Amino acid sequence: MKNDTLTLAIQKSGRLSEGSIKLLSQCGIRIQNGRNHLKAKAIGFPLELIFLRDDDIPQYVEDGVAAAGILGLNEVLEKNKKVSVIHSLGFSRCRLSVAVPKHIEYQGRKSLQNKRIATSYPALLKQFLKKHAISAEIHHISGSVEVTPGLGLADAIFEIVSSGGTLLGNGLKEVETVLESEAVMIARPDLPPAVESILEKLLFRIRSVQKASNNKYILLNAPKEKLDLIISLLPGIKSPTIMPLAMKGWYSLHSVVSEDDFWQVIDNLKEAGAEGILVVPIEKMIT
Ligand code: PRT
Ligand code: ZN
Repeated sequence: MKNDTLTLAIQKSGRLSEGSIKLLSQCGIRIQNGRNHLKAKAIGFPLELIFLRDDDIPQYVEDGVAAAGILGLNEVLEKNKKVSVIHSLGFSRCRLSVAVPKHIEYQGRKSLQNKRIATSYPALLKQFLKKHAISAEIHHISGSVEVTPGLGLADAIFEIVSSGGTLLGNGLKEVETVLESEAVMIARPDLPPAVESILEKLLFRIRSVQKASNNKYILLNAPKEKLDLIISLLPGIKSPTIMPLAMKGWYSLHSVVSEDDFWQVIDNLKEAGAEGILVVPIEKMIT
């Protein structure tokens, strides 16, 4: 492992690739040569990318070929290598669930007793069955798990669900959600200090990008007599910026509102007498 560069493993092609590259680009990191190569150097940041199948990333990170990696939490837990999950990245969200044919009357986990369950996540399924003292047959299949009940090869499946469309299309219904997953950053636990510090810089940029996308910048006008009430409704980072307008007795207020309670705050502001409300996206948020 080089000391002056962070080697980051990301998925070569698949559901995580675009999100990983987009996140790096939002962090101001561009890639020199394309994904057709095994490796690529970043421009303007001491980073080297290795493009791999997501299944291989935990092993490469454990072995130190890469210092860190981006992949789904589901895959990290399935592979169970000596790596640490250091940050949740908020994309490629999905869940790992148990599903059964929709005509089955599911009566809780006991319905899985002595059944055949097909999965591409045998280790996580084994853990789930053990935790709930269920004895069942695990069929390890690497793809198209959803077709197995229809073919009579399994009674239930344990698989990734996102929109639920694939389950529906195969006459299945989701009966247990076992794990909520999203893309995460993993790293070797014992990185050399120089590499650790590059990783920290990258995480700082990632957090700034995430904070920005969870917040909106809001500008509004208010008459002097409504200022106190309106200020009390604006959460802001510290306190809102207040500037007098050319029109006497009127002020412009600027603040930051979280995406979560955004509409509620807007409704309250309108009711309190705010006018000319403008909402703009924030590109980066350094706090
Ligand atoms: O080639 P490589 O091994 O690198 O890729 P892969 O084929 O193993 O993985 P890929 O690219 O399919 O998925 C990578 C990761 O994306 C997974 O490990 C999850 O963390 C995440 N992810 C998010 C998903 C989905 N959404 C998803 N919908 N992974 C798989 N699916 C599949 C799922 O297996 C099922 O067949 O999509 C189907 C269900 O989707 P819905 O929308 O119909 O419910
Ligand atoms: Zn894979």
